[in-house]
Amino acid sequence: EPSLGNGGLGRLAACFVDSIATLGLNGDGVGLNYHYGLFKQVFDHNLQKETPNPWITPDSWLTKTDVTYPVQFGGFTVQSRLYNIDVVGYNNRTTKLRLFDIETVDESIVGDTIDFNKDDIAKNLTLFLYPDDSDDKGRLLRVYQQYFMVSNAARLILDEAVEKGSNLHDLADYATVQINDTHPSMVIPELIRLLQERGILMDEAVSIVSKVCAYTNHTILAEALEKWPIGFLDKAVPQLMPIIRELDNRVRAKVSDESTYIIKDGLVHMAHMDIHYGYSVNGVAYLHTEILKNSELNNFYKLYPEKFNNKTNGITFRRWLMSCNPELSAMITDLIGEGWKKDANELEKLGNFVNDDAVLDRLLAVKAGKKADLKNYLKMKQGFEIDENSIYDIQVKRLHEYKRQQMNALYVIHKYFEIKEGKKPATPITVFFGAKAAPAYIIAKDIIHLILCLQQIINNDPEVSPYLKVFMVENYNVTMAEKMIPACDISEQISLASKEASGTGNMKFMLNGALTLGTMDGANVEIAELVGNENIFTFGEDSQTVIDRYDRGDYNSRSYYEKDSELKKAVDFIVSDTVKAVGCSENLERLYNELLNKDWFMTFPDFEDYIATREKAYAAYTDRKDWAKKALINISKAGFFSSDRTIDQYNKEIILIEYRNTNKLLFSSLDGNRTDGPVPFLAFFGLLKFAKTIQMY
Ligand code: 8GP
Repeated sequence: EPSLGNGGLGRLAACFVDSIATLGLNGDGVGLNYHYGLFKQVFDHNLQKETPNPWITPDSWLTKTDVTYPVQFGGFTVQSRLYNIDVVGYNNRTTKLRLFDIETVDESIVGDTIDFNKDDIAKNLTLFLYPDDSDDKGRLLRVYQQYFMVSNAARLILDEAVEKGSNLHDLADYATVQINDTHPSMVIPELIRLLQERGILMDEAVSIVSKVCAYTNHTILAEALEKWPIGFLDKAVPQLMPIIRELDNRVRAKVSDESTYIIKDGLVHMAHMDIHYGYSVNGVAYLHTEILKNSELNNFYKLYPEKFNNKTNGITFRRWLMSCNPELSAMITDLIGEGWKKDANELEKLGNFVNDDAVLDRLLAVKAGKKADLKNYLKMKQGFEIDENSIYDIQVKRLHEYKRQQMNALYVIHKYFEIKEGKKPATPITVFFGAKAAPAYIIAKDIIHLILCLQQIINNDPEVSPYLKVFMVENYNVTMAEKMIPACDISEQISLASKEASGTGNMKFMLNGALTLGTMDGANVEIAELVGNENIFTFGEDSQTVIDRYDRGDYNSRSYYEKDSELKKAVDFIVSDTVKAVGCSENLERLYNELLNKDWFMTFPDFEDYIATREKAYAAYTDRKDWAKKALINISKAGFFSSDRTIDQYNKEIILIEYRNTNKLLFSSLDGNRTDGPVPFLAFFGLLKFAKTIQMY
C-alpha cells in the first residue's frame, strides 16, 4: 500500500514478510525507501494520467537507524541510511522491512507529473519506484538504484553475520540471499567484491557466494528478464564489471552452450548470472516451473537439473481474509474453530458443511453484505451506481496484454450487442476492472481507454444498463482490493496460457468464495486440481498449444477475425462511430490495428470458448444453493495457498535454516523429493553456530 511495489511481485514480497514474522523466522526484506510509489492513476477524458504518489507522512512507520554506508558509483559516492518498518504477522510477531535511502534526495525536483530530471543521481536516486525506463537515462537510473540496494544489503548481511560470529569463510552457515527476480542480481558480484575487500581470494569468494545466493524467477516474459548494456555497468558501477567478466569467463571455460553465457552481444544477462552462481532456481507455480525447465530455461536445466525447484506462491490470510473479510472469518471460526488461523489446511474442515443449507445461506448472506459494502464504497468514492443484486464479475490486476483485459472488453461488447438485440441475461451483470498501465506502455493505455469508453456508453444506455454495467475503478491498489475481493462472484483469471507465472489475485478471490473463470495458466492449474472441474470454469488453449504456436510463428489473428462473425462484430465496434463519439480515434484505431494485425497474446483463438464458458458461469449463478456450495468448496481448498506454506517450503527446501546445523542433513533434492544424505556444499562447514539471517528482497 505504501506503493513500494508494482504488482504481484511486490505484493508477494509483502505477504512473505508477513509470513516470515508469523512463523518466527529470522528473515528480513530489503528494499529502497522510495519517496514516491509507482504513480497515482487519474482518469481524464477516458484516458489514464499519472500523477506523483508520495506516501511518506509523519505517521508512517519508518524508523530511522544509525546504520549508514558509503556507496561508491563511477565517479562519485553517496552515503546511505537505513530505515526500518515493523511488519506485523499473526499474534503480534514482527519482523522488519529494511529500506535504504540517501539524505540528499530532493523532492522539490518533482512537480505535478512523474517526470523529473534524471541527471543528478544524488538528488533522484530513491525518488521513484520503477522510474520510467523508456530512455537510456531512465535505464541507467535503474542500474544505480539496483546497485545501491544490493550494496547496502550485502554490507548489512556481512556485518550482521560477523556480529553473530561468522569469519566470513563460513558465511553460508549464517545467511541466505533469496534473489527476488533479477533486480537484486548484482548482489552476486557485489558480495564477491566485498569478500575480496575483506581478504578472501576470488576462487573462495565465488564459492562462498554460490552457496549463499538462490534465485526466484517470476516471469517468462522476455522483456522482464533484465539484460544491461556493458556500457551502463561500466559507467555506474565500474568496480563490478571486472568481476562479472571473470564470472562469465569461468562459465565459458566450463560450458559449451553459448546461449547460457552471462555476457553476450555487449549485454549482461542478469538471470544467467543468477543461475550459474546461485544454488537454487525456483519458479512460482507448478506449471511455471515446468515451463522454465522444459522451455524457457531448458538449456540451464540441462546443465543444473538439481538446482531447479518449484515454490507455488501464496498469500497472507491475515490481510486477505481476516482483515478484509471479518464477516467470513467469523463464520469460518463459528463452524470450525480458530485453528485455521494458524494452520490454513484446517479450512478443509469446511468440506463437512457443503450440504448444510443453513451454512450455505449464511455464506450467501455474507457475500451479499460484502457486495453491498462495495456498492456503497464505490458510490462514495467514484459516484458509481451499482446494482447489488447483479453478478459481480471482476478483473483487477496490472494492465498487460498477456493478462488479456482486451478479451474481457471484447466480451462486454459482445454482451452489449446481445442485449441490444433483445437477448437479456437472466441475472444482471456488473463487470469491474481495476488496472494501472505502465506510463510508457501505449497499447495498455489504449485498452484502458476502450474500457472507459465502454463504461460511458453502456452505463448511459437505458436499453442496456439495467442488464449490464461496466466500472473501471480509479487507482486500483491494496485498499481497493480489500473491498473488491470479498465482494466478488466471478474472478477473471484469463491470461494467455503459459504467460502468467502464478498470479496471486486468483488465490485471494478463491479464499473469499469467488469462483474462478480462467485459463489453465499459472496457479489456476493448481486451483483447478484442488477444487475439481465442477467448481471452476476453465477455458482456452493449453500452454503447450500456445508455446508450439509461438515456436511455429504462424499465428495470424486476421484469419480468426474473418472466420468468426461474432468476434468481427466486437472488434469492429472498437472503431465504430459510437465509440469514437466518446473516445479518441487515434487510440482506438491503434488498438484495433494491433488486434487485427498482431494480437501477440492470442485473444482471438480463445474468444469463442471464453464466451461459452462465461455464459456457463452466469447460468450456474442462478442456482444459488449450488453456487454457494461451489464457493464453500473453493474456500475449503484454499489453505494450500497460504504464504505460510510457501515460506515454510522456502525455508525447508531452499534456505534449509533448520537443517544446516548438522553434517548429515535431511537434504532436499530441490525438486520436491526430499532425500536423506549429506548436503554436498555444506558437508565441511560443521555446526551452525547462531541463528541465520535470511534476506528476502
Ligand atoms: C509476477 C508474475 O507476473 C505473477 O504471475 C506472479 O504471481 C508474481 O510475479 C509473483 O510471483 N511477476 C512480476 O511481477 C515480474 O516478473 N516483474 C518483473 C519486473 C520483474
